[in-house]
Amino acid sequence: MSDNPVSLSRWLIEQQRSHGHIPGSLRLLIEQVARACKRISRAVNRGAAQGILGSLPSSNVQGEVQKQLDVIANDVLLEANEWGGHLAAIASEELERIHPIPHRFPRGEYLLLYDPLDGSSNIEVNVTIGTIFSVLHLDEGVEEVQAAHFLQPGSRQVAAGYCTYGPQTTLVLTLGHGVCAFTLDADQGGFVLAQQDLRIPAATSEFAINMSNMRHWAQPVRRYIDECLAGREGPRGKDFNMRWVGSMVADVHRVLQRGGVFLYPWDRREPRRAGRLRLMYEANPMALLVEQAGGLAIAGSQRILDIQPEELHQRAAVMLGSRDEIERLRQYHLEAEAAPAA
Ligand code: AHM
Ligand code: MG
Repeated sequence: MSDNPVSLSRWLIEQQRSHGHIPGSLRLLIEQVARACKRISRAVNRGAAQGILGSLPSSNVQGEVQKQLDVIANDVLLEANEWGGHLAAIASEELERIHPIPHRFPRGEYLLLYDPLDGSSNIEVNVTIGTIFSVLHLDEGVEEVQAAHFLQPGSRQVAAGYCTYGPQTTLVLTLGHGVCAFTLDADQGGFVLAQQDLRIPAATSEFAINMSNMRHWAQPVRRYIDECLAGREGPRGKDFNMRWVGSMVADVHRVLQRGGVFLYPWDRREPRRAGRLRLMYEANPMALLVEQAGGLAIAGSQRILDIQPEELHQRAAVMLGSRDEIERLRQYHLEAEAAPAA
């Protein structure tokens, strides 16, 4: 790290000045989100010491067990973002309904969505977890914000990012003009620029998928993974390696750093559900980051960013990462769709 690192604030101001990429209110919103992530990072670090590990008797809107840190992270993000004057409403994976900005605060033009603590099953085992966020613009002329105003395709996100709480606390951000990474530097007391213009290599030989679900997958995913597993002797003619952290933030971070693919596909266990992950809080922001870094993100034959959401908490199949591999997977889905039904 240089002696004179570029802080997140300075980087954002320079983006605003030199490229006119971001309006002032969006810049301040991102700073607010980063400040909340810093507080969550501290809570995660002190977890056991503060006695805030473990589950709560409650479950969230998804019917999943809530961890104490899920609730703390959600409250920190809500509290940090509602008074700033940049937002019209907030939606969280942990909240059933949207949270319009209370009338006592000024109302802004943006909508913020987040998964406050992704990978929460990894909290107790001290493995990397994180916050994922997405920013949309509220359509002009809206008096009262409703959930329907959030239902915009991912291609309309004006910003997206995540923060990993692991050996380092890293904020990865896109404003739609490439992807940058910032590290939380205790000496500086804030995030400093660590990597500019992240690029995902087009070719890879590494995949991430929960293999225990193999028997439930659809044929195109099964075909892709079978071919990877066949290695050098198989149709791909090379050996593949597998990694699976079990926190999407950590698995996608690895893909952004060194390539690879991350797959959480549709499976037969709940055929009416598109997948395990949520479109608005997980799939869309990660898809924007990956595509801004030169990769691809699909739900099958369709690009994730093109999906028209129908409800706030809807699920999506997620397949993202190195372009050549995801293009191949998309091809396998197209071929399966074109094949006559058995
Ligand atoms: P969460 O947001 O409730 O933590 O759930 C999402 C997580 C992802 O981070 C991860 O990829 C996936 O769930 C793992 O789920 P499973 O262990 O069921 O395969
Ligand atoms: Mg999650």
